[in-house]
Parts: sequence; C-alpha cells; structure tokens
Amino acid sequence: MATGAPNYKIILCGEYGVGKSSLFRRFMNDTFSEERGKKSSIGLDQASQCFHVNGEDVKVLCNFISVIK
Ligand SMILES: Nc1nc2c(ncn2[C@@H]2O[C@H](COP(=O)(O)OP(=O)(O)OP(=O)(O)O)[C@@H](O)[C@H]2O)c(=O)[nH]1
Ligand SMILES: [Mg+2]
Repeated sequence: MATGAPNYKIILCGEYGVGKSSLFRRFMNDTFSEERGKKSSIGLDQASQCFHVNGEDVKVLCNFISVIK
C-alpha cells in the first residue's frame, strides 16, 4: 500500500503556440509573460511542485509535450 503524500501526474499535449509553456510558468512561478518571438519549446517541459491542500501535502508532476503536425 502506498504511503506518504499523494502523487498526481499531469500530461498536457498540444500544438505549438497554444500556451503550454505559459501554463507551465503560471503553475511553477505564478507569472505570465506576453513576450513575443521567443523560441518554441522542443520536446518536453517537466517539473514537480508540492501544494498544501486541505491540511495535507500533495505532490504534482507535470509533463508538457509539444506536438508538431
Ligand atoms: N493573451 C494570451 N496570450 C497567451 C496565453 N497563453 C499564452 N499566450 C501567449 O501565446 C504565445 C505562445 O505561448 P507559449 O506558452 O510559448 O506556447 P507553447 O504551447 O508553449 O508553444 P510551443 O513551445 O511552441 O509548443 C506567447 O506569446 C504567450 O505570451 C493566454 O492565455 N492569453
Ligand atoms: Mg512551449
């Protein structure tokens, strides 16, 4: 039986430029940038973050995958 903090994994796939990295940045740093002309992410962004929810620690691992048609 698993013990310790609950672990959640999120995988978000999408075409380029739809806002995956922006969502990722909001999730990690609670910031947003409207900067244009930045480089597209290649492949995978990954990060984990711990949150304190209803008195318990919850660990979330996010994978953001760029899909190019
Ligand atoms: N107005 C507005 N602009 C957004 C939003 N989300 C993202 N953008 C803008 O859209 C552009 C592309 O966003 P990214 O987060 O880089 O998109 P991405 O899906 O990571 O793109 P790739 O890495 O190329 O796959 C950036 O200039 C962002 O600032 C949003 O919710 N509102
Ligand atoms: Mg990106």
